[in-house]
Amino acid sequence: RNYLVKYLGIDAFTFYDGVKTAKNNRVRSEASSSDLNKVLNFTQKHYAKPNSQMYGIAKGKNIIVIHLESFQQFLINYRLNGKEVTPFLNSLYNDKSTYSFANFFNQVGQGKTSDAENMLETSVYGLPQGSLFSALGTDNTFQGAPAILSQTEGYSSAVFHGNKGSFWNRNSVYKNLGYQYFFDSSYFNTDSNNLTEYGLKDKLLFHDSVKYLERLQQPFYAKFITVSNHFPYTIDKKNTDFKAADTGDSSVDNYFVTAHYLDQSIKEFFDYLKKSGLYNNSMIVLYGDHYGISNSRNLKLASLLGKSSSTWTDFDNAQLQRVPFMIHIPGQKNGGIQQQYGGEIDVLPTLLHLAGVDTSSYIQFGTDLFSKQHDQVVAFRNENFVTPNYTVVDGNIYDNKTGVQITHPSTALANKIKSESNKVNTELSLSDSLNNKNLLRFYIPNGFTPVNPKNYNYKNDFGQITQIQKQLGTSSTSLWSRNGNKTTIDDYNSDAPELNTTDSDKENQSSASSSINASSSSSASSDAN
Ligand code: GP9
Ligand code: MN
Repeated sequence: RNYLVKYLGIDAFTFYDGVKTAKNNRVRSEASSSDLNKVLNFTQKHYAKPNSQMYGIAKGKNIIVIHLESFQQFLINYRLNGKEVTPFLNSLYNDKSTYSFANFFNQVGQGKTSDAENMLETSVYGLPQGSLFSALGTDNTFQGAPAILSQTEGYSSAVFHGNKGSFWNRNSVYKNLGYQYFFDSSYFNTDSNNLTEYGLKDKLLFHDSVKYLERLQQPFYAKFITVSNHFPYTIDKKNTDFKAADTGDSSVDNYFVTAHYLDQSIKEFFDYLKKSGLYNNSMIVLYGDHYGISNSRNLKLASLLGKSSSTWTDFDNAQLQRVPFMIHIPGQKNGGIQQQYGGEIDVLPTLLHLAGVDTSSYIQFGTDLFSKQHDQVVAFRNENFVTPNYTVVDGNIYDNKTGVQITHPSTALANKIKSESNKVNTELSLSDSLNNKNLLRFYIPNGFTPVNPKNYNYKNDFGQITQIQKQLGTSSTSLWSRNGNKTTIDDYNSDAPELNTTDSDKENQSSASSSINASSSSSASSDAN
């Protein structure tokens, strides 16, 4: 809501909110079991069986999800002035232990980051307007990744994000998703020196999270939401020596610089994972949430992609909605670049199957990317869509191979596109009905216990995780316990200058009591969003 107020202004927001509430109440009270049956019929018919070669290959491993803010696929393996922009992510992308997806698309609407998070963790679409997290996230019933993994495989769960917990209404929604812990900006040192416009700098987010991460019971499901690579892509001089592009549009030019910084921060984190030993016991998932360069700015970007702004089309805009999706499983040797088409909606069933969790009784709109029955029609929130051969924008069909519009399709092609388009529309409208009518409150998947948000309180996460450690004693599985009840922070090497400038209180920060103090006293991040 804060976010909408910022963008719409308070008057427009009050109106919008009032209309929404009235509409929600009416729609909800009219919800019936036949609405739910329509959704169930679709998702059950659409269900894709796991691939037996892949099912359970990451069973019992920690799952670390890294949200690459505004990161588009074209950055992968891209060279600017002969220099790799993201050398570390490129090395991961090309690694045989990584299942890297070359044709994976973001599917967000106006809810941007929050829509991506929602799709990834529930396999249900966002709303056609606004953010699902903000509009319905407090009241709706969710059957999300943290709850499923906790109930089926005993995972603990946490989110690390260096912005206020209220941004995108996360502090309510995460409880409904079953997240046990949410380390928002109140848990970090948010000296202004440590912040960019959208919160804690990425190198600091990863470094400063370790004192919490190492205390989580394993296996854990942990999500890191980065922010440094966020529009308008500003970065302190002391944080980079990477040379910007020179298209004349400063946000396009600096996009490469902040992406480079994000890449370095992930390398530092991976180095820590390896040194501390977490690495071998984890599956690390990385994804880009949505575009960083908007359609109107793509005209400036065109020349850097070897294209011309004068021949740029809707087809090019749609193709640029690719974002990275990489699943890195140390020890696997059969990874490599996957060509199947898919999107954010497909992540949850894919990951659950890798973790050895049966998804057949859940309501999920996506399908496992590794399944032989995986559906390769990728729906955008505005009903446009992409398939392996065609791209459809506002009813116009483009040939993916040539980028040329097919103005006179054969009857067979026209029929094929029509039926795909019907499927896209049906799927989106069923998802809307599920969300608007809060239908999941009427449905309990086999073996699932509905989440009670009251079970979670994010005020004293550090106290809670240390308490659990204490109670478990020698059976605690946290890294800290396994490390002889000692911190692993010394395994972390970062070149972030802020860590040296704040050295005086660095010692305090890594000790338990002062981080609690910092968390309860700090509202210092008020300028973060
Ligand atoms: C803020 C961050 C940004 O917490 O996740 O969200 P976005 O503006 O990208 O939707
Ligand atoms: Mn985002």
